[in-house]
Amino acid sequence: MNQAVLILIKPDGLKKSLTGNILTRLSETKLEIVAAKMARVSRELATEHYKHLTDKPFFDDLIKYLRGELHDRRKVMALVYWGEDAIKKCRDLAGATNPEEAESTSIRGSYGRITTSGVYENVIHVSSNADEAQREIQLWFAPEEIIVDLYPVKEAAEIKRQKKIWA
Ligand code: DAT
Ligand code: MG
Repeated sequence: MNQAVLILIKPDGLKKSLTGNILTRLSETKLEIVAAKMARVSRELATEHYKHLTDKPFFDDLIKYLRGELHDRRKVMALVYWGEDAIKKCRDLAGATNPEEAESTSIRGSYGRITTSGVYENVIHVSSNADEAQREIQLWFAPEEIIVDLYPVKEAAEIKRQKKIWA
């Protein structure tokens, strides 16, 4: 079954210059990249992304981590991969949530760490199921940023606003 999955290369992955390595590992899946961008992560976006973890003791650190406050890299790389069994293939390559428990050849096993203050710096986010993937992709991307039609859309009038164009 064809599926879409949201991948984030987190600020530690960017700071450690792992973008190329991670994309190379993900290319083993033969999945198609249908969206990609660098994104600044507002507090609202980070909180909404991790809303299932709001009551965890590590939540505040997790938000700081995703926003790049721990790595002086205020951005993430966001991608949507699409194809057969995309979620399982990407989660298998990513490895376990806890980088110390992740298989050593997985992305998190190779590059992740737990900090002394207990933050799981696991370099990559991968959606955990199809419902979460849809929620997350719709949170991070607008329909026109994705080159295939993944989910239903509707027409909406754009309120006239100032925008930057090339000078
Ligand atoms: P995953 O990212 O594998 O889907 P998750 O959704 O359960 O895992 O958790 C989201 C992130 O929260 C995870 O990538 C790292 C952090 N996290 C999860 N459990 C943690 C814990 N026990 N201590 C510290 N950070 C944790
Ligand atoms: Mg998750």
